[in-house]
Amino acid sequence: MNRRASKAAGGAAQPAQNSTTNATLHGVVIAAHGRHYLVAPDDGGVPLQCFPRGKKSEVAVGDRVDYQSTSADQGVIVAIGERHNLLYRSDQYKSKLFAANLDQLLIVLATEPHFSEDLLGRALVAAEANGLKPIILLNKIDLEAVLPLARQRLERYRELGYTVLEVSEKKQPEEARAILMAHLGGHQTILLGQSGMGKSTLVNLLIPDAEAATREISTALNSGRHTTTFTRLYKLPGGNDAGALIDSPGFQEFGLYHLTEGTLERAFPEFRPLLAHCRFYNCHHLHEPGCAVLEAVEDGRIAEVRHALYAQLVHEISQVVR
Ligand SMILES: Nc1nc2c(ncn2[C@@H]2O[C@H](COP(=O)(O)OP(=O)(O)OP(=O)(O)O)[C@@H](O)[C@H]2O)c(=O)[nH]1
Ligand SMILES: [Mg+2]
Ligand SMILES: [Zn+2]
Repeated sequence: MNRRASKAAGGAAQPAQNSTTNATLHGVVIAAHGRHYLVAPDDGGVPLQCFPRGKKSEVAVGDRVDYQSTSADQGVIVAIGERHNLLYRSDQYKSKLFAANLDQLLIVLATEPHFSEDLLGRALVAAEANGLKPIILLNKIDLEAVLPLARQRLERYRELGYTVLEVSEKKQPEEARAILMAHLGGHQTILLGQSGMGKSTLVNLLIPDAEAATREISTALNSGRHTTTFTRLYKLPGGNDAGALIDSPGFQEFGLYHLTEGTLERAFPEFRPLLAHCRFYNCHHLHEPGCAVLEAVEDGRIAEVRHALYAQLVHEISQVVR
């Protein structure tokens, strides 16, 4: 607007202040708290607290945005870039958007405390259904007494074709960093894990100054609440293409409630080759005669716990208040 106005007036006299306040900048949303968003500029500069333009616009951590600064410490988001995908944290009643543009899910498990196989199964389904590549990480392999059991519990998932990495973040940090960077470098990865598995240790291992960055976010968003309650994005070192880690504290389940039965059956890789062989084209794989999935459960090609999880999820999506 000012540019056109100054051009009409002959060009050269545009006040310097307008050129700084109205320049459109590009960045990525690295934290969100209510309608406050922290945007990290692509040029590596200091993150700026921004508000979306318009009352209802929703922005997610990981969104690429165009923004303009409105004062020294505030800005406005003027456009959201095209999203590759969008994740929701959902329960029976509502789903809330929380992260965008991800491509991998890192499921952090440990030899100790005992991890929940139910949560692991749900995380894998959610990843499959949302088009994310799941990676299973077994941490704390230095705890030798409990390692064999943890490995044995993960064998099923290796057989299904999932990537299972093993590290000791604490006792062999250099090896752990190398293994993790080989899989996380260049990707947008969201972390998921029960308490005590080693998510924070992992972030601190891979992100220089993660703790300082967290304090900065807390100050910038000025929430007065403990920072571990909001989703945040950490850029991996090495520039804008190095990838990022997204940590969403307390995040254990997502996107399962708005799935359809059709999406659900295909989220079990061991079901997929059988789906065309059920007697009924609309088979639910629960009680139907001539069901190829049930036959495979019967003769042990499909594990009972996996089918039980499927049946449980079919039940849960049927309970959703739409
Ligand atoms: N023995 C052993 N302990 C580890 C290892 N990695 C992390 N720990 C310890 O496990 C405990 C939990 O690690 P955190 O990184 O805080 O776990 P978290 O997943 O962030 O847990 P929440 O923040 O509660 O969700 C800490 O006491 C760590 O020091 C490891 O490789 N070996
Ligand atoms: Mg933690
Ligand atoms: Zn069937």
